[in-house]
Amino acid sequence: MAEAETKSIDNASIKMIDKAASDGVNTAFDRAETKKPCPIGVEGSCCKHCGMGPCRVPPPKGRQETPEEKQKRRGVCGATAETIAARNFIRMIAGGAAAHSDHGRGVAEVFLAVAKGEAPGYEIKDEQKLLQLALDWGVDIGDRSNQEIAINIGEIALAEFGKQEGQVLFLNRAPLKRQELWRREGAAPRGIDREIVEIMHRTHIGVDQDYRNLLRQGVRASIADGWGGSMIATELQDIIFGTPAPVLGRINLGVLSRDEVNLIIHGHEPLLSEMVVVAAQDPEMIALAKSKGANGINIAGMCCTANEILMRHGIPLAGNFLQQELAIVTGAVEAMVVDVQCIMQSLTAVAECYHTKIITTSPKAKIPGAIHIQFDEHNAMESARAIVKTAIENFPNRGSNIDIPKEQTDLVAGFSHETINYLLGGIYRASYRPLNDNIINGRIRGVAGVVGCNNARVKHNEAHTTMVKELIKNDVLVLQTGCSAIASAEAGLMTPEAASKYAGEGLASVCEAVGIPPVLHLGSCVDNSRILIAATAMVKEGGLGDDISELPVAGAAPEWMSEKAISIGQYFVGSGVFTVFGVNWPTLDSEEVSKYLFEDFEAIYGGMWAFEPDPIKAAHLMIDHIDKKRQALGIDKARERVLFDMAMRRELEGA
Ligand code: SF4
Ligand code: MSK
Repeated sequence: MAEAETKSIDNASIKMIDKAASDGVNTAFDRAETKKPCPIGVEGSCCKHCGMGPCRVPPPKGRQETPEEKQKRRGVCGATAETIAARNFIRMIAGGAAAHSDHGRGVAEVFLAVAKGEAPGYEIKDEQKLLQLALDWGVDIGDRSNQEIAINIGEIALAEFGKQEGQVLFLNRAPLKRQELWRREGAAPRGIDREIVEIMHRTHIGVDQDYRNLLRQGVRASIADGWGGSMIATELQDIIFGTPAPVLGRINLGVLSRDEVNLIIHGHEPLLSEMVVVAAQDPEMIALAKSKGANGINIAGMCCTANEILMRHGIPLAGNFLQQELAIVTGAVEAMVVDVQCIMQSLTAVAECYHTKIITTSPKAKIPGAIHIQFDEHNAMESARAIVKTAIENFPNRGSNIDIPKEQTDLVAGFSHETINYLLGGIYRASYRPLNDNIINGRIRGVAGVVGCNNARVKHNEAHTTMVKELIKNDVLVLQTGCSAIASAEAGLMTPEAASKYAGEGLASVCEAVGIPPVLHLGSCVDNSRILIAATAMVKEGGLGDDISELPVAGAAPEWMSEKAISIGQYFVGSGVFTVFGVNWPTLDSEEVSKYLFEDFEAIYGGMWAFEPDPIKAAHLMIDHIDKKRQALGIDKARERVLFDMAMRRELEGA
């Protein structure tokens, strides 16, 4: 069994890893010990794209390969290690882009049903955002009703997925220079599904055999994700569920309640979870819970669904990816309802050791051993009530083997692009001007997007929190999403007080003047599109160059594991952002492919990948890149002159 302290930096998780061991429950932490990664597959040199393989083509380790050996190092079909590494890499992008974009498609379908009045319980909550989107997409507003406008928008959004020609509409939100670059490089996606399908075609045996050409298609599909599927998901969710605004929340396993029915909502899509939140507040449901001996109903989130309902409702968040099994190990969870993505199949096996019911809801994602209550947007409240009822009725089955860790931390979440704009500039002059000015004058050195998963191959949450602390100590403002945001929140980095405790003097002075944490929670995995919009807003505000690649910004996913993270990283890079990943890197066995991604990409896209598993070293790669960009902009000297005298503090406070 896992030695708990070596597996996580989080005390609540350490306690539950120990409890799992004494309860005889097998978790991902144990399986990571017994199931070591395949050394050939992990570095990208195994191909199983046809029935003549799998073919393994790793280079010799510990000595220089001769040209003759390299010439012969091929699959049965003749594919080189470069082709195999590039094919594997872009198939990961296809998987990630498909997951985000199918989420976006699901949202678009519900959005259209809402607009047509066919989805009772949902409504248009952010009219301003609806009208803004209508303007962006050239939808006639005139004196048409919101419903008519929304029907047009829903139809256009759905058509984006199957579009065959032209380019994805949201590309026109990017800086003009970036749009031109994408067109010039053949990296402007035509339609979202088309680019994903084309990856599957090109990576079939005997099609595209040039790693550079394969990787270009990878960039195109990833941009279809970030500036297409993910952005559609975020925008339409904001319109029907409300655009997030700062909200106080609580986080970690300690949010589970000893005397209430605990229902955990886990997965990615907020379509059902929004309804579950409403159903759990129904007096009839609360009365039913009381009749079963509970004091009420406690809803808590897990992974990205958690981020969605935290951002909009302040619903407590129980944990991130590697805490999903541990929540059940508390013995206090009546039901865990899941939809799609990042849901461990082992949940049902863990649940068998306690009383927890696992409820699947998507026809796309069923798990043997789970109860299936299918979500139907035309009757969403009925599904939500059935789920809440299942949890309540399970409360009397709770055993005596219960241990809820006391750990829970406060955080402020809800930093949408609109909120950042408003917080920085104020109601009457909402703008990114103060952010740009504070970057130019050097109080803020730059901005980093730190995102992505947990990975059972490395200590839970350690790389996220170490990297983020190092960045803010060096005056880099950090924007976060996904499980990375959850890690920082659990470590107490998402409160305004964290600025004086952890941030450098320049960043702290700005955060204290504005009243924001030094680490901002922007939402779930699809909400990485908010980071693209924020970066574009910085360019458009002026003074920091003409393109995202000129900004003093960087990206990272220090504990990545999912294909979605690779797609996100690739669209950061393809949008001009230097991006560093930790844990392992899936093309290391091909020197050429790795060099192309780590070095040559910069000359093409202005952004490039890096791999560095040490989070402090990775943070300094990001800081060095930020300083390089400051120098190119001619603002490096300003930072050297920053002295925080009283006059500057007064000026900041009056800003
Ligand atoms: Fe081997 Fe080529 Fe088939 Fe891949 S496609 S498994 S390299 S023969
Ligand atoms: S949930 S994709 S583990 S961030 Fe979005 Fe977390 Fe990564 Fe899943």
